[in-house]
Amino acid sequence: METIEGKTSVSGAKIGIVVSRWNSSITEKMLNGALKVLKGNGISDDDILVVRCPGSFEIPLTAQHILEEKDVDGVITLGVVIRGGTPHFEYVCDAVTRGVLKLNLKYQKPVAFGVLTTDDVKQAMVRSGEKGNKGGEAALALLEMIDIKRKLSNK
Ligand code: DLZ
Repeated sequence: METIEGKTSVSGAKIGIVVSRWNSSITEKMLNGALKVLKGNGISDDDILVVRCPGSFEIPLTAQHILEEKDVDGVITLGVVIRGGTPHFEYVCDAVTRGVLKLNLKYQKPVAFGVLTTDDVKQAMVRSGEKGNKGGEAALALLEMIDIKRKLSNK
């Protein structure tokens, strides 16, 4: 039996990060969480591209531009959609979730989903803090997926 598992120490990986400016006080904390994980796993500053976009709805297209135009192994998407402040919460959540899923399959590269969908700001603050930072968790998932792809294609 052969078993393949991804590790998060991926040498020389190039990473794109899309950060939504909507709820930026929270998305910037998620960005810090993601950068901490990437650097802690040996990814150098030179191999990280950060692109900010207006809101979560714009995340899939921004990630697609990165995948089309830049030599990256994967993309981390970071956004926050808060139910209380968003009348069309379901529409934005649905659009960004489906959009990110499609990119994973279209480009056959991992696009990690770090978009918080919360009931209120308090929940979002908790999920972007030092402990349990969802940006950091998305970064870990991305590195693992890059390693799985490398192992499956023997690179
Ligand atoms: C318009 C809007 C609203 C009401 N709420 C949010 C939100 O909670 N989180 C978020 O990331 N973006 C929000 N947006 C902005 C949309 O994502 C998008 O940027 C605009 O509709 C312009 O296309």
